[in-house]
Amino acid sequence: MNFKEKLERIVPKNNSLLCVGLDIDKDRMPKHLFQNSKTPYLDFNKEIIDATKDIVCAYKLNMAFYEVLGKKGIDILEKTIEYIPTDIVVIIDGKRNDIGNTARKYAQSLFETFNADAVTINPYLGKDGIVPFLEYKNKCSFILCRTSNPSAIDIQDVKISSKPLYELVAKKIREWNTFGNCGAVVGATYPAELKIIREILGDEIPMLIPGIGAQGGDVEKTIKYGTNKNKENAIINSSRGIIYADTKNDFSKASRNEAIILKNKINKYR
Ligand code: OMP
Repeated sequence: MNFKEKLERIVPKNNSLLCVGLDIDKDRMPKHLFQNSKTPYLDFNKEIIDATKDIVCAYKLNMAFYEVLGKKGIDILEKTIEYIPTDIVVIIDGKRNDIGNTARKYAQSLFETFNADAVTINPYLGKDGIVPFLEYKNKCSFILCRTSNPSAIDIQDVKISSKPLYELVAKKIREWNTFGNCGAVVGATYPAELKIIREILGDEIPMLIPGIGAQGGDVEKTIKYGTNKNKENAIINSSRGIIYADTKNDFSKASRNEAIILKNKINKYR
């Protein structure tokens, strides 16, 4: 099933735009897992998935949290992806890109080796770095447009012909969307920019919107400005705010509760 069909089925099935970010971090994870299990990271992810799979539309795995563990991390990434129910969207967040020849290998790695439905990529190298990802027509490539961090302004607000760079990137995303498989990453922490970018993108291009929860993004404005006219086509990510809701034995119960609260809050504004 292609990315678009998968998203269009899972959103009504789970009545959810919520994406849970599986950003595994030993410093934040329950200590008992490391005392009692030989596979603490995988056990953690499996418990979180079991506790939230009826509440989410997607899971996002940020490569940094897996790569830092070396070859063991790659194994955990693969096994976690295998464990995610096939009707839920899998996003691998690596913010990759390079010259075309290398980008082709990144695209093959993320979409074929690791079987992602969607990825995050960087637009800085321009079209020939983007095209190898877009050749995977049944997948989705979320292109960084306006990131959620405070220093996003350093480069993304620089004016090009009197318009901020993120507007130019949004226009490029529209232009590059000839196969209908581009998306945009826009941080929930910048609602005014989110509104402008949704206006440029139109209704068809999906947005991946991180920055809710630990980074303090506003849910109401995110839904108002980030969704399309049907109040859909936005995937709202929270990682730490959900998966580290508690560190006790029943941590996954706390994650489930947080996920339900956030899902309901999102739906209240749809
Ligand atoms: P929390 O702040 O813990 O919810 O995590 C946010 C996740 O989204 C992390 O994996 C970030 O790397 C990622 N992210 C952002 O926080 N801001 C962005 O602008 C883009 C991303 C992303 O591409 O997912």
